[in-house]
Amino acid sequence: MIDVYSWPTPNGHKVHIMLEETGLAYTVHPVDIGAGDQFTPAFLAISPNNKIPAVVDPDGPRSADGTPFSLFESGAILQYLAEKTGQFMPTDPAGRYATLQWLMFQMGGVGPMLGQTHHFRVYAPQPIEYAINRYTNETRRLYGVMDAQLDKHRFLAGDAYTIADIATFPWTRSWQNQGVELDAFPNVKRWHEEIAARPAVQRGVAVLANARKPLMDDKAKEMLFGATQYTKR
Ligand SMILES: N[C@@H](CCC(=O)N[C@@H](CS)C(=O)NCC(=O)O)C(=O)O
Repeated sequence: MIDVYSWPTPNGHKVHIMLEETGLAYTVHPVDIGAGDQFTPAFLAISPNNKIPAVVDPDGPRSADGTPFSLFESGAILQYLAEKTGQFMPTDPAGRYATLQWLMFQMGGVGPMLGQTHHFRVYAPQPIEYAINRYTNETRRLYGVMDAQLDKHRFLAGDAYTIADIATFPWTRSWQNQGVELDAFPNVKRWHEEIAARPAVQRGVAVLANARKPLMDDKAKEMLFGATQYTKR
């Protein structure tokens, strides 16, 4: 049984969707990032970057000292679960590297940039025009890159649904808050609708959905964007 430490955000949903798609047994432990649960010593022991998601797999590889296997960083978790189950990662070298390439594109580009877009459009205490324009333009550019790829292929890494799609889909769910018009990216829209219709995806995005609160209250803002975030640990 895999233990998942998570919250219903795009990075959390990636892992929830992957677990539902693979059929692995798992238990979810909510880490309320608006309440500061990510700073507890127990969570930091498995996720020293104070971010969800993290997993512990008692059946995973053991280190020499016998510590149970844990992982943070959603891209590494998706790769681990793909390799553990032999699912959603092609086994031929070209397909495998295409998948890793688009997974890294999500981890290094789509996630961080769309996260900043959301921050400056929704959470920033005052509107900063330069930041809103910079991140919204970059977000639209990234949607354009995906649209061109999806014009040629059914899925991001080719004709098969992979962890690259699982990583990217949750970020495109909140296109309205990113200043994006999905109709302007018809291939992304077609891809998004196909993935959203998958039963496992629908179960994955429902995980912890009732626990989610808007991260707009003063305590949540302090935890995520204030001094607590920058305290040396
Ligand atoms: N690169 C990390 C990013 C994880 C991340 O940003 N998680 C956010 C929620 S989506 C978080 O836990 N934030 C809490 C905090 O920053 O204190 C991953 O993909 O796992």
